[in-house]
Amino acid sequence: MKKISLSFLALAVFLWVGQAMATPVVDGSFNTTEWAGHFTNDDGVGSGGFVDPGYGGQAYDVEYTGLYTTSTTLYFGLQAGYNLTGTGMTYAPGDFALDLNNDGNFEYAIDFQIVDDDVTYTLYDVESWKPTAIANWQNDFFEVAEGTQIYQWTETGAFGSGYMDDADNGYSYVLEGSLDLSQLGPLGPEIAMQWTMGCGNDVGTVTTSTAPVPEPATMLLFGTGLLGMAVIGRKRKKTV
Ligand SMILES: [Ca+2]
Ligand SMILES: [Ca+2]
Ligand SMILES: [Ca+2]
Ligand SMILES: [Ca+2]
Repeated sequence: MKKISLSFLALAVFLWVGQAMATPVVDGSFNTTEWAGHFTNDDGVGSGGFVDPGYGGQAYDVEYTGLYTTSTTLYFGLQAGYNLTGTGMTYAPGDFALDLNNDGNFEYAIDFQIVDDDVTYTLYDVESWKPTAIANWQNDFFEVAEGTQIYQWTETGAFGSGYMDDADNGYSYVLEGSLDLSQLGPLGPEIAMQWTMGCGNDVGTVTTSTAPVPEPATMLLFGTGLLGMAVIGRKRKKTV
């Protein structure tokens, strides 16, 4: 029994440390396991092609938005039925809108250029936003109108497309990215992200807590300490 409980503890510590270290993988595939606890599921097309707030069907469905921070990095992700390359679409794809303290004021925009599977992201400190085009579905945070470009980086394999995890069995497109937090201003306890396209047919929003995550090394040390205590406890019991 004691052996079993000790190995169970070891396994628990291992899984716990493993989970603390897991971060989304920027590979153009939005896996709900890698984003677990840090994504919004907005996948679904209603009758007449309603995707909320507008109509457009799978081709305009925003499916998943993901947002996750470690102590050094912000991860963001998007899966949509909308063709994120913009090819053949009447309305252009929007920028990722970032709200560093989830107060409804989006301070940063991340624009993207897709070449094959690679994505070049450009970060803007935003002065003003351009809204979406259609009055009925107007959204104030479509893309940067005025702002300062502060950082640009390229991620290999960050774009993907195909028949992915999708409630409507449609074709989907994915963007994933990671941004060094040193490029941004200070984060509040909760941050938010929004994404939409030029017409505003559908909108994806996601929030995530930025509560400081203990360093993996600290967790490992703490876990090892727990194990050590359990071993000592076992030895003591034996000698009594
Ligand atoms: Ca991924
Ligand atoms: Ca949707
Ligand atoms: Ca804000
Ligand atoms: Ca869908």
